[in-house]
Amino acid sequence: ADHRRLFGRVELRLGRAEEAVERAARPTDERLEAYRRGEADLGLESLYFHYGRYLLMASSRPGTEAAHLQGIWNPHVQPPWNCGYTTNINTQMNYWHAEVAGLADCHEPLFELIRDLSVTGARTARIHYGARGWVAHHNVDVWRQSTPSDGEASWAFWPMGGVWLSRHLWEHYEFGLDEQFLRETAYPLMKGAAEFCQDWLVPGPDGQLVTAPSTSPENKFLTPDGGEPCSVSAGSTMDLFLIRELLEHTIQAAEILGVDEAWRQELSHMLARIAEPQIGPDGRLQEWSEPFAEAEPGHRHVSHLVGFYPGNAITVRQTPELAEAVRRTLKARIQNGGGHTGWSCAWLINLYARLGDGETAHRFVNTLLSRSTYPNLFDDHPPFQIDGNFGGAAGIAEMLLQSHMGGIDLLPALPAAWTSGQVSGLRARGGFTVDMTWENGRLTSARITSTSSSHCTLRGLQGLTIRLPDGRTVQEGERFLTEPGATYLVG
Ligand code: FUC
Repeated sequence: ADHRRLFGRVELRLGRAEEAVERAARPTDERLEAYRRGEADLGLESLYFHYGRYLLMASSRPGTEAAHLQGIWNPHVQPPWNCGYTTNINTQMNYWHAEVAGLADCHEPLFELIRDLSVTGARTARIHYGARGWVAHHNVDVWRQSTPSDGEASWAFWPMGGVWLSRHLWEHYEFGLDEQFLRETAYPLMKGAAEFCQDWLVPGPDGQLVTAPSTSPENKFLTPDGGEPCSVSAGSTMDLFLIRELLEHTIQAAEILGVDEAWRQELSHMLARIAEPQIGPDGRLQEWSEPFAEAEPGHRHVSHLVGFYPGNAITVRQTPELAEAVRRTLKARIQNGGGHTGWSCAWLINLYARLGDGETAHRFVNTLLSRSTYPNLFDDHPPFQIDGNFGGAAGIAEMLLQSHMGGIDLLPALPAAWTSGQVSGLRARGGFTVDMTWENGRLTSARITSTSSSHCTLRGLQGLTIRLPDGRTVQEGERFLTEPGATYLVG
């Protein structure tokens, strides 16, 4: 009953029902082998999504530790990367599907971890940086290590862990609109992370605010003079995106809560001075503040694309030029071997879904399953690392539903292979739950259920219209007010 309460919230069927039933009769490892040999199996792809939900339900519940690198399935005494929380992509990816895939309660352990880090991280901010607020670096553990780990600057020096983790607090609010959570949990933690940023940002040569020293997690460029691999510069693009978003979200939260008016103004003035991410001479989004030559053009992290997914500073609709730079960046990374770890491939699914490129997103679903998945469907980094399962589930959801561009986009990246299907229970920002059916690649029906009195704008209706409870119809892109508990039918 406990399991079904969570698992039953979302249904997903890709392809025809009878085919899914017939395939489900075969052992999973044999299905995976056949899939690897090129046999289509839409049921296996939807099973992978369900598995990603199942694994989070089993490894991250209110009162438990957050899901670490192996979820809870670490078989080693000395596990890879210490079975820790690596906060420069892995821990965040573990929770990318929590809100959209109806498991917001499974997000709770991450909020507890963030709350603990705001304590240990306040000491680190003070001792290491003489800064207010709290800070965390890229390796966190059950004792809430918040200091830099040992080793090279390229991974050890990364004071953005708390900034990126704080994004999850805001996402939880955006999906569920729980103002008490915002007031009591999210805002105080976001405020502390923002205060650290206020003290960490410094004026660069042109007076714009940057972070210094700064790295783009684990990646290196070649020094302009000697062509030496180097990781430390000023104002990496990821830093700028993460800090901008945190300050924007913190300002919005303070406005909603009606607090800290003067401090809000301070943040706004600071925000206006933060350096902007650059498009390089080759049309790609620069990973660093300068168009440095890359030491590893196919690096597994695509940290500078964090503003495109999971962030929304760049979107195909609102900033098409930057979105084109994202597309070019991805093309070059992949051509040079990028996406080669499980989690790195999963990130690509989400990024291509955001580009509206369902075919390429589906290609990487296929790659994740056929190249980076063990017979028991655990993700293969290598070795086993669970974030690919979670990032892959998030990517499949992102191909079906998006809500990061100020409205709800239905089937924004539906691949030709997913000709027909049905999904129910996915969630959209603004407190909405979305059910959809589609046939021959076209939406055939949708039900949008509102849990609050928020406005809704729907896109991707493919000529269908929305019927309001009072009988009026609303068109694609037209904003309408919703009532808590009301359902809006598209047909
Ligand atoms: C980061 C990644 C590695 C691995 C580790 C747990 O360092 O770059 O690929 O996933 O975290």
